[in-house]
Formats: sequence, C-alpha cells, structure tokens
Amino acid sequence: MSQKITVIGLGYIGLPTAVMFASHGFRVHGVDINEETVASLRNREIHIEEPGLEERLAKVMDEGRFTVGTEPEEADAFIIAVPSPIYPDKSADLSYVQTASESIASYVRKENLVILESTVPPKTIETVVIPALASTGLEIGEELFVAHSPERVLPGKLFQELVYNDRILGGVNEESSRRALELYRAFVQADIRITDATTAEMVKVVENTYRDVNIAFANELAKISDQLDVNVWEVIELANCHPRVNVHKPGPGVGGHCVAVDPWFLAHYSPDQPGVIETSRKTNDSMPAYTVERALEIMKQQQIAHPKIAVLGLAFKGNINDTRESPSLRVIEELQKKGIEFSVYDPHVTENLYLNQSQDLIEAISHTDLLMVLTEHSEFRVLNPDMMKQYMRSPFIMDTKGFMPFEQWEKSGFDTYTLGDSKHQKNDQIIRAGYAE
Ligand code: SAJ
Repeated sequence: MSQKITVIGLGYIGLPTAVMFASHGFRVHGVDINEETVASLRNREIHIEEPGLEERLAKVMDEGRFTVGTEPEEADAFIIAVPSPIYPDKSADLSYVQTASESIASYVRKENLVILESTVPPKTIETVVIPALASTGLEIGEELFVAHSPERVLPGKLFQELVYNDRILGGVNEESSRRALELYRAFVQADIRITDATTAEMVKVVENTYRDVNIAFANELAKISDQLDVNVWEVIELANCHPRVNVHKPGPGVGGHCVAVDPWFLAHYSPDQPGVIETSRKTNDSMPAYTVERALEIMKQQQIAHPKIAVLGLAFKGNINDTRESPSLRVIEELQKKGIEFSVYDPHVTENLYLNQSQDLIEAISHTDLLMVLTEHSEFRVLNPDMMKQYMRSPFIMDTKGFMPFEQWEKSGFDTYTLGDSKHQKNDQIIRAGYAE
C-alpha cells in the first residue's frame, strides 16, 4: 500500500504540492475549510492560475490518487500549507497555522510526520505547532516527528521550481529531518539542506526580506534619480555589470503575500527601531503614492487639466491573476482619494473588482490621457501603439516596470515615461534593463 499524505490548505502552495505528491506515487487527501474550493476541485476546476496545474489535477483525480474534503483524514504524513498573514499592526497572524495544527491532532498517530510549509516567524513550530499537537499525547521527536519545510517557489513556475529548487528542511530533531528528507526526495531533484526548525523558519523569512530590502533600495534610487535627472534603469543596469552587485528593479511597490509581508516577521525582533527592514517596508509601501504623484506631474507638464488615466494591470506581478497586496490596488486608492478619473484593465483578472474596470481593452483605454502600466503582463508588451493611439484622448504612457518597447511607442507618437527617469530620456539614449528574476 502506498504512503498517504494529508495536506491542509489547498491554496497557491498546498494544492500544487498535494498534486505533486499524488503524481509521485502517494495517495493524497487535500483539505480546505472553504467548501466552495473543495466543491470546485471535485469538478476538477482550479481557483488559481498556474501553468500545468489543471491537467495534473485531473490526472491524479482520475487515477484516484487525490481526494479533497473539508475534514482531515489519517495519514502517514501531514503537510500544513495555510496562510500566515499579518494583522493591521504588522504582527503575525498565526491563527490559521494554529487552527490547522489543532485540526490534525485527533488524526495524528504514532510514527507520523507533521510538516509545516507555511512561511512563519522564527520559533512558530516551537510555540504554536508543537503545543497544538500536545493533545496527541505523543512524544515529539520520538513518537511524532515534526519539521519545517518552507516552500520557496515562484507562482507561475511552480512545477519547475518544486522539483529543481534547493529545499531547506529543519526538523525538531535529526530523526524528524531524516523522515522529512525521505518524503521530499520523492520529487525534489535539487539539494535538500538540513538544519534545525528555527533556523529553517528564519532562512525562509530572510530570503524574502533580502528581496524586499533590495527592491526598496532600487525604489529609493528611482526617487533620487528623479531629482538628479539621471535614468535609474541605466544606473542599475550599469552598476549590475559589476560581478558582485545585483540591484533589483524599482516599481510601483511590492505585492504578493510573501515579500510584502514576511519582513515584518523579522522586523519586530530588530533592536534598532526602525531598522533597515522596517524602513525598507515603508519605502516600498510609499511607491504607489509616489507613482500617482509622478503621473499627475506628467499630466500637469503636458497641461492636461482633468486627466483620465488607464490603469493597466491589477495583478501584483506579470502573467498571473493574483491581486493579493498588489500595489495596483493602492495606486487606485490614491487616484480615488485625489478624485482622478480612471479606468482599469487586466487581461488576467477576469473578475471585476472595480466599477470602472473593463474586460475590454478598447473600452478601458478609450478617451484616456495616460496609460499607466503597473504589471509586466506579456500582453502589454505586444500592444499595438498605433491602435491604442486611435482610441486615446492623448498619447502618453508611463511604464512603471521598465519593460515596454518604448522605441515603438515613440515612433507612433507617444510620449513615454517611467519611474526614476524624470528627464524623460528617449529610448535610444538608455539601456532598458531586463526584469530581475
Ligand atoms: N518586484 C519589484 N522589483 C523587483 C522584483 C520584484 O518591484 O526587482 C516586485 C514584484 O513586482 C512584486 C513583488 O516585488 O510586486 C514580489 O514579487 P517576487 O517575484 O519577488 O515575489 P513572489 O511574492 O512572487 O515570490 C517570492 C519568492 N521569493 C524570492 O524570490 C526570495 C518566492 O521564491 C517565494 O516562494 C515566495 O515569495 C513566497 O511564497 O515566499
């Protein structure tokens, strides 16, 4: 009989991970508290956009290797992959991790393995997960094995990264790490590095904090460049020619449920208040308002008294439909606060979140004065500027992600702008940087 895994939480990480194990010889039972999610999964419909997920899900369900429900089932291993958001005061909300850990306690048996995949503040296993399993009466590390195995995968590339990214595993003792390693070897083809649970918790948070601090640096450079009349994209591209420099890209802010959230799990421990982590968070959070300010300056320079802005992109990054913590939502809030007329279009976000959101590009851009590109969707790169110009009231475009082929837009008569380039240099003078992976 093959081994069985119960996965708690069928979201962006839990569902693909469950499907991955099911495709590698395990019987998997997926659990979600959301009945609608469970019902749609039973119909093989997925609620998240991830290449390859739908096909794989259908296959493992047809083979009877993957079942879903709202209640856990007994298994050899339990994987917890639930959200770990922050409260408005920026402290960690571990209620989902706690509830999930408690929910499996009555199904856990001797010799089982419990793995936490959710990103959490250091010491969560010790202070939340283990206490929640106390009711099992099992001795942790001897009869019940517990480990942290933080997910490190990028939405949109999940099925590659699950296999080929190195994985960090931190058990509460060596035997827990060893058992977790055996499990993940089923599909991980990269290095699996073993450490203790608290170090693993911290490593994961450090990775996203590194990214946030680096992006904040790039955003600060963009603001400085606007004052110095230099082009930040050129500055970063040239600085990154140095073999030991890797400045990330500026943009309208940092979104998603990871990079914009996880740094807070560390910032609270910093003896310097505010330390560099908190300051970086604040810099990145200041970018949506800065973006709107820049857009309005451009409109003023162009003597457009009552501009209408087309917001292109609601997702927090390119080619996905995820709007969680998206800077676009904050940009729209700013526009609303300032009473600026706008429309919204995102080819990946098929549900209308705003009254003035349209699923039709032409309708969204008609009679607008400025295209404000906030997300690097591939669809935007191949827009036809001649066609866009026909429907717009004025030919202005602001690309906050530095990825649009401006030469083409300029040929079609557009004035092109980005962040961190107030002098508005023409494309032939600058080097356009590729998007940092
Ligand atoms: N961004 C910039 N400038 C950049 C890079 C990104 O402004 O140079 C913005 C993006 O537009 C986006 C935000 O940052 O709004 C976050 O995007 P991301 O691609 O950095 O991160 P996520 O949230 O999609 O995924 C991250 C990844 N972490 C790292 O790369 C260290 C991923 O590996 C993690 O699994 C994921 O967080 C997670 O779940 O923790």
